[in-house]
Formats: sequence, C-alpha cells, structure tokens
Amino acid sequence: MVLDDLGSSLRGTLDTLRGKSRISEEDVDKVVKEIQRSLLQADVDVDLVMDLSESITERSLEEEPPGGTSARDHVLRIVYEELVGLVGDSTPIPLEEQTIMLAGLQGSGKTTTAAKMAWWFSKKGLRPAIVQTDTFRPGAYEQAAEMADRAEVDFYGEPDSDDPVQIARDGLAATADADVHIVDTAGRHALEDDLIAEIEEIEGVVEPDRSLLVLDAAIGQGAKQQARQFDASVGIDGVAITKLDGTAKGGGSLTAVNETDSTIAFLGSGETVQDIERFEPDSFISRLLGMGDLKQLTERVERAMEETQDDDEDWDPEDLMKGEFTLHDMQKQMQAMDNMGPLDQVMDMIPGMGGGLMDELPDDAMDVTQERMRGFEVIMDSMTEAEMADPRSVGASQIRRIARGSGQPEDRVRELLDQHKMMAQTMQQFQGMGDGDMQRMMSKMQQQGGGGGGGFGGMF
Ligand SMILES: Nc1nc2c(ncn2[C@@H]2O[C@H](COP(=O)(O)OP(=O)(O)OP(=O)(O)O)[C@@H](O)[C@H]2O)c(=O)[nH]1
Ligand SMILES: [Mg+2]
Repeated sequence: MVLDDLGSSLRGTLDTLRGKSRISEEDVDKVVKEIQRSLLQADVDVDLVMDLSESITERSLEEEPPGGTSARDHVLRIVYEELVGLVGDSTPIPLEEQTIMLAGLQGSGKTTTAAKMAWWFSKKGLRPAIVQTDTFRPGAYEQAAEMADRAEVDFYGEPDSDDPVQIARDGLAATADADVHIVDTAGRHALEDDLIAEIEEIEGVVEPDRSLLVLDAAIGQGAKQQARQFDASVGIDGVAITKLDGTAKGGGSLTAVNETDSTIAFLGSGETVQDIERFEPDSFISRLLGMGDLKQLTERVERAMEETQDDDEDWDPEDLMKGEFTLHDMQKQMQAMDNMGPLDQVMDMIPGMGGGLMDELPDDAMDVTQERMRGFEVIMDSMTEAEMADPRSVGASQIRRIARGSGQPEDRVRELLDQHKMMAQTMQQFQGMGDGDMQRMMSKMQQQGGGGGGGFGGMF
C-alpha cells in the first residue's frame, strides 16, 4: 500500500538510534535520507520531499527533546508531526443533510466510492441516496444500482436516458426523503471539454454542498493536474483516494492534495462497500510509521464485541476479565475477530504489528490463519458442553472422537487446545491489571515490535 516501505525502512533506521540520548547530525542525515528515498519512491513530489527533509533536519537538531525522551522518540515525533502536516487536515464532512457530487476521470472509482460513502453515512444514522447521472458508460446504471443495493441505500437512475442534467434534477426530487444525496457523474479518459461542460451543468442543477474529486492511488504526479482542472471548473472541496489496497504508490495523490490546497475526505481500500474509512491524518501516519492505530482498533474491537454480544445475550466480554477463560470465551473471541473484518487490516492497526511485520509474512499466511480459524470453529462445534467449559479434561480418546466428528486432523485439535492454553495464560496476566499496568504492557509491546505472546497475535 501507499508508502508501505516507509514504515519498515524508517523503523530500521530509527532503531539504530535506540539507546542514544543525544542525536548527531550524522544520525539525522541517515534518517532524512531514508525518508527521502521512501517518499520519492512513493511518487511524492520532489519539492515537497526537500521541504520536508529540511524541516525534519532543522527541528531534530535544534529542538530540545522534552526531558527523558530518547533521541529515537524525539526524531520519531518530529517525523510524525511533519508527515501529518504534509498530508494535511481531513475534509470536514458534517453529519447532517447535504448533497455531495463526485467527479473524476474514468475508472477512478466514483461509482464504487458513491456506494461506499452511502454505506458510511447510513452507519452514522443518516439516510443516504445515490443519484446516478452517468449516461456515458454502458452498464453504468446497472453497476450503480447493484452497488446501492449492496449498501442497502436508496438509489435513482434512468437506464434509458441520455440527459445527465435531467436525471440529476429528477433524481434529487425522487429521493427527497433522503438526508444525504450522493450524485455520481460520468468519467472520461481525459479531462475533455465536454466532460467539463457536462459536470458544470450538473453542478448548476445539483448545487452540491461539497464536491469531491475521486482519485485512483495509482495516478502519481498526474493527480496534481487533475485536481487543478476539476477545481477550476466545479471547485473541489476534498478528495477521495481509491484503490489503496493495490500496489499503487499513492504518494502522488496524497500530495497533489497538499499542492492544490485541497484536503482528503475518504480513503478507499477494496471493492466492497465497507472498504472505506474517513481520512484521519494522525491515525493514517501512525499506521504508516508502524506506530499502530489504537484509536481505530479500539473502536473496531468495541463494535465487534457489541455485535458478538448481540448474537449471544448470555455472553459478556467483561467476563473475560474475571474467572476462568474457557473454550466458549475463545469461540466468542474468534467470532468477534470475524466481526472485526479482515485479519490483516486489523493486524495493521496493532502497535508493532503494522506494516513491516505483516510484510514479512508469506502472502498466504493470512489465508492459512483464516483457514485455521475455520478449522477451530468446526472442531468446537464437535465438542461437548463439558469439554468446552473445561478443555483441560480433554484427553487422547476425546481428541480422536472430536477429530473424527469434525473431519479435522487430530493435530489441529491439539493445536486448538494449545492455543487455548496460551490465551488462557495471557488472560490471567491481564486479569487484575490496573490501567497503568496495561499502558506499560502496551508500550512494552510497542518497543519490542511484536504482539505480546498470547491472544491471536500469538497465532503466527
Ligand atoms: N481494489 C480496489 N478496486 C476498486 C476500488 N475502488 C474501485 N475499484 C474498482 O475499480 C473499477 C472502477 O471503479 P468504478 O467505481 O466503476 O469507477 P468509476 O470512476 O465510476 O468509473 P467510470 O464510471 O467508468 O468513470 C471497478 O472494477 C471497481 O471495483 C478500491 O478501493 N480498491
Ligand atoms: Mg462510474
């Protein structure tokens, strides 16, 4: 993903500062070179990279690190702040009634982003509607209708019309009950005059509260030009960057935004309607630098726990913090993990588990893990109530029976029992910990650059 390389290479360089309390010019030089290399490779504009290098060097050498801060943390904080400054603020998206128009070149991801945003707004409790004005691309109506269906939101389009402006007018009237109107527009290969004329006309009818430019992360330096032209014609209030899950470098799109005085509103990282997040500069950069994104992770865990709890009213995550950790608890944890979304995305948010570490795993490691989890699930289905509550009682003959019943190898059953034992031990350590202990443990995990032992982090 975008600037992926930066986190791991920079961590390596910063690690050479470990243990030092003062930082030399040579040290700073090394760090800055590493940053320059990554940013340029990621297609970030040269002038911007030079500006950034200069500030990082200056600040690292001149600013006095707050008492007790190591040289490494001092530089890391400066790099973090400068990078947050580089990507800029997030486009404000108030949670209220509004009309948003999407613009962008052909294939940039407008229609997908319209559905994703609609899904996002609906999760925030607003009622969104998508108005599809694309009469240019064959199948545009069907594609948008299907995506709206998947996002479970209102939709308006006219498959046989060739007048986008009329569709926009009719669409807004037909979806008047919705709180948020998202108007999707047609794309073209390049910014041709007729596209500009068309979108200006649609804008005149729609009178959007904000217009967002949809940019493919692969666009590179071309992003700057596009952002300027769209801004000149309809006025761009913010950018949605798509396809960040791909191999694209993304630096061009990220920084085009900086140069056109625009800001980023959303990030798209997949083809399903859920693959969207609000752009939050600090959590974005934290993740980039492998510092993890505790805020997002906590929110996701909480949501997943709630969903899991909704499925089973007898189970309360708080129980994990007291008493015996049974296989039932482990099963619930696995369901919660499932509710949290793809494992690799979750891992990316855990301090020390992000970026670099995941890259070092073979590509199919994640699939294997998901497969193991599936295996564990069917094994647990084959266990008796008593065995679930007291897994220590499970002996060789039960293992044979469970393996046969679940169609899983006996080794997999033993693996499950081992995994449970490890998690139970970790849970015991967590139990009776105060907040301070918890924080100390988190920061220890961060320093070690690994997931502390048990939990699902220990599954690798
Ligand atoms: N992997 C990935 N694919 C995406 C993402 N966003 C869009 N796509 C894919 O990119 C292709 C083009 O997306 P669309 O949403 O149709 O793009 P568009 O801008 O509406 O295209 P036109 O209407 O033809 O201008 C589709 O195959 C999408 O599934 C993303 O974030 N990640
Ligand atoms: Mg489209």
